[in-house]
Parts: sequence; C-alpha cells; structure tokens
Amino acid sequence: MSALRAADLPLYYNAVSILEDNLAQRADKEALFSDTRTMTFAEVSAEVNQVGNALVSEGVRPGESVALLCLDVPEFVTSYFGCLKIGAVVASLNTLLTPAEYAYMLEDSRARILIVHAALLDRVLPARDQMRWLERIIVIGDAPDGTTAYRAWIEGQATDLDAAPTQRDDFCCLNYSSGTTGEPKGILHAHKDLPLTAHNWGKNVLGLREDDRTFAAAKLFFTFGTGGNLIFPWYVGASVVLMAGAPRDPNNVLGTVSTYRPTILYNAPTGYSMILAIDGLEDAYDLSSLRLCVSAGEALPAPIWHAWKSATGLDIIDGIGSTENYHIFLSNRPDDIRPGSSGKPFDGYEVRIVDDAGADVPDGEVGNLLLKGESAALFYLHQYAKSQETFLGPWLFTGDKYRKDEDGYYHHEGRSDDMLKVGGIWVSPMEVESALIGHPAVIECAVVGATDAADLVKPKAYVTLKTGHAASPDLERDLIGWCGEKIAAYKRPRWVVFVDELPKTATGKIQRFRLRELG
Ligand code: 3UK
Repeated sequence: MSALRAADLPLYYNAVSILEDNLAQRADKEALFSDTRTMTFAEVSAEVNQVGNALVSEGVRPGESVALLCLDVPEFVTSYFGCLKIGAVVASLNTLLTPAEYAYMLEDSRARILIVHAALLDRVLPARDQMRWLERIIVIGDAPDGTTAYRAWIEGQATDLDAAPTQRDDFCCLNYSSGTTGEPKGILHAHKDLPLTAHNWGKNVLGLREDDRTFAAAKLFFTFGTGGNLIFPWYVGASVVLMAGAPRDPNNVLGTVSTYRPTILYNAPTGYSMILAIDGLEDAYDLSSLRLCVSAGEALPAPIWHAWKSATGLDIIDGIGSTENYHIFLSNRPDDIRPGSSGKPFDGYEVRIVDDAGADVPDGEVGNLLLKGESAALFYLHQYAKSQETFLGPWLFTGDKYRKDEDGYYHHEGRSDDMLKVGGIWVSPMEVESALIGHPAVIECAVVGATDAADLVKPKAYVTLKTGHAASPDLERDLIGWCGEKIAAYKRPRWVVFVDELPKTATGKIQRFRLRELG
C-alpha cells in the first residue's frame, strides 16, 4: 500500500495508459454504462482514437487546449481521452456558467476547438463573437449551421492511433475554479497527477477494486467527478456509470443507482441531505448494490453522516480535495472514520496548520491549512499575483481553516477568504451582492455564509434599504426571487436580514467577518 511517486512513472508517460492498460486484460469488460450507450474498454479505446485522429486532422498539436463543454455522456469520456492521447490539454468547462464566463475561458485557454453537447450550445453561441481563437465547434447531437456534428466528425477516422510521447510533467487538463473577485482561475494538471491521485487516494485510501462500479452525482467537468468517476476506477479496471441528468434531483441519482447498481457513490453533502429528505427512501429505491459512499466539495456535518448510516447502513468517506490538488488530500478511510471530520493525511501528502506568520499552531488550535504533495498544480494560468499567494514553493495555501484534534483527525473550520461552498460549488459573495444591488429597493448589501437546518452553508444577505421601502417578509421573498432570476438558483440568498447600516472599516470596506459573527 505504499505511495506512488512521480519518479516511479516513466519520464515519457501519457495518462491515456489508464484507459489502455485495460485492453490487455479486460478489453471486453464494460468500461462505462449510460442511458445512451454501454461501452467496453475496447469500444471506448477505438472511439478515443477516432477523436484523437479527428483532432490531429484539425492541426491540434501537443500542448494546445481543446475546450470540452459536455454533460456526463460517453462522448465526454471519448473526447477527454482523445485530447490526452494526442498530448492536447483538455479544458473541461463547468456546465452551469453564462456565455460571458465561457467567453473568458475560451480566451484564456485559447482553444481553437470546442466540443460541446447540443443541450449546452445555447450557453455559448451568444458570446461566439468574443471567442477570437475559436475556429470550430463540434456538437454532440444535432449540429446547427456553422457547426460540425461529432458523429460526422469522427466517422471515417481510423480506430488506431499511437499515443503522443508526452512527458509525465506535461499538462493534460485545465479546470477553472472561482475566486472571490474577478476572473476564474485556470488550473493545469500534468499527466502524472492522474495516476498519482488514482493510486494514492483511489486505490490506497478508498480501496477501489476491479469489481467496483462507481457512480458520481458530481459531474465529470469537476475534478471530483473526473477523478472519482473516470480516472480512478479505470486505473484499477473498474467500470463507471454516467448520468446526464441534473445531480441535484435526488430521484435522478437514486434512479441511476437502482438501474445500474453501482458499488460506490460520490456526492456532495447537500446531495446526501436531499436524498435523506425523501419519504420512504428505502422502499422507493434499491440501494443494495452500494458498498461505500464518498462525500467532498464542502464539509459533511456529522448529523448527516449518522442519518445516512441509519437510513442506508452505509458509511460515508468524507475527504477534502481541491481543483488545485486535482483531488482529495485529507481523508477518512473505510476502517477509520470520524464523522464530522475530514479524517487524516495519507501517504503521498503532508499537511501543516500554521498561523498567519507561517508558524505551526499547537494541536487543537485553528490555523491555515498548507498542503504538500506531487499532484498539486504549479500556478494559475495568466494570474501571477494570485499564483504567488497560493503556490508557496512545495506548499500550497489551501485557503481553508483547520484544527487537528487530540486523536489526529482534521476538522474544517471555514475559509480564510470570503468564498462559500454551496452544495459543493463555489459561490462568490460579490456575485450575489451585485445581483442584489440591482434591485430598486437596495442601497447596500453584503453576503456571508450561514448554516441551514442540516448544518450546510447557504448564502445569507444583509441589506440596507432606500427610503420609501420598508423591511417585510414580502420584500425578503422578492429579493430572493430577484436573485434567483439574475444568477444561478443555488447562489441566491436563502435569508435576507434588513439592517440600518453595514459594518465597515475606516476606509469604507464592508467587514463580512463581522456579519459572520452575528450568525
Ligand atoms: C472545500 C471541503 C470541507 C474546501 C474537490 C474533492 O471541492 C473540490 O474542489 P474545489 O476546487 O474546492 C476546494 C475547496 O472546497 N472542500 C472540498 N471538500 C471539502 N471542505 N470538507 C470537505 N470534504 O474549501 C476546499 O479548499 O471546487 C473535492 C475532489 C476534487 C475536488 N476538486
């Protein structure tokens, strides 16, 4: 069970071998299940080669970015590995964003080719003229004029292809994460990071096995999903279940579990909490195939862990990961779980909890969590200043506040910035504030995290009103509904508190931490 190190991999290493190592031993085993297609490893590999050949025929060279905006369908997987195989960098984009955000990412990544699911094309086309590097749009599904259909694009391409001789340190994927202010942060990972995380967490900690079948409510565009539901299971020869539908609908998730009978379920805490709210859960759905569950994206409160255990008999493994590190770096383990904690470090990673001057804090005290491990990214693309604050030589500043208890378990105590994780997804308070400020009744506002009945963080707004507008439950509902229309629904405040003024510094900066203290 020893850790895999970068130096254990060959210098010339292409992560497509995670797929292809299966060809010798289990070519005809199901690699993936989905509502549209079930594919064996041999079938996936053949289509990956067609995608790779199609990309090469477009002139795509190693190191170049290819953008992928796709639901969790087999074509996500074939496109992803097709990019890896030719040495391109696959930029898998969050499917919940706005045209302006896609325009930013296509500019930042300089992708010439975008592979997009037909259901998401409307999110991109309005900003098409701002995407100056983009030359071709490949559509999975019906392709309107000016775009190319994926099927036609790969048809006639050869089903064999030699992998590009990439180095293990060459970048292979790009994911965007949100920050408090300004632009999304582009995070590049190298080929080596995929086997390192697969081995050191997926295999050694989670204990994935060849006879497993994984299923993630967390989507593949997110590294929690790509790692957990694609890279790690294939690394051990297991199969994956893909669900194109919305993960926030617990009936989608449970229906998929009943139909495809996965052994491992990955979800965010909110996902578990929503499932637990279903009446007669055990009678309605067959969960008997599951042997273990995983939670990440935000802290899993102990009450949810216990409620899930008593409703289903299943343990949840909570682990903290980040896009910067590709995947989980502190984790509970199947034979060692402390509900309400993020568990302990494991082989391959070291962590420290330090004060603001960088000195280690004594056990039991809260400090900043630093992380050291070989799967960590090196910088944020095109963001020098932000990179300098985060990537501190071998140590990564996670932005998380942590405390280590007397038994060595690590407890998440919040963030050192104002960012919120809602349902496992980043929410910047400033984005919610700019939606609120557009409302005719609002003078000023500030948004902070507050916990709901299940102990999960949701946005809470503090608002000052223009004269002529009075605080009322109706106005609270109106403001919440207003935000729900302007920004993604999960970002809307769940509570609005009307105040006479907001706490500010001498220079007029709103002190969100004071509002957090109000609770
Ligand atoms: C928070 C957690 C407490 C924490 C992720 C697993 O969430 C992932 O990546 P992101 O880049 O966000 C990272 C931040 O989210 N967080 C995540 N998991 C936990 N806080 N307990 C947890 N279990 O603030 C962290 O810094 O979106 C998670 C695997 C891959 C991932 N990308």
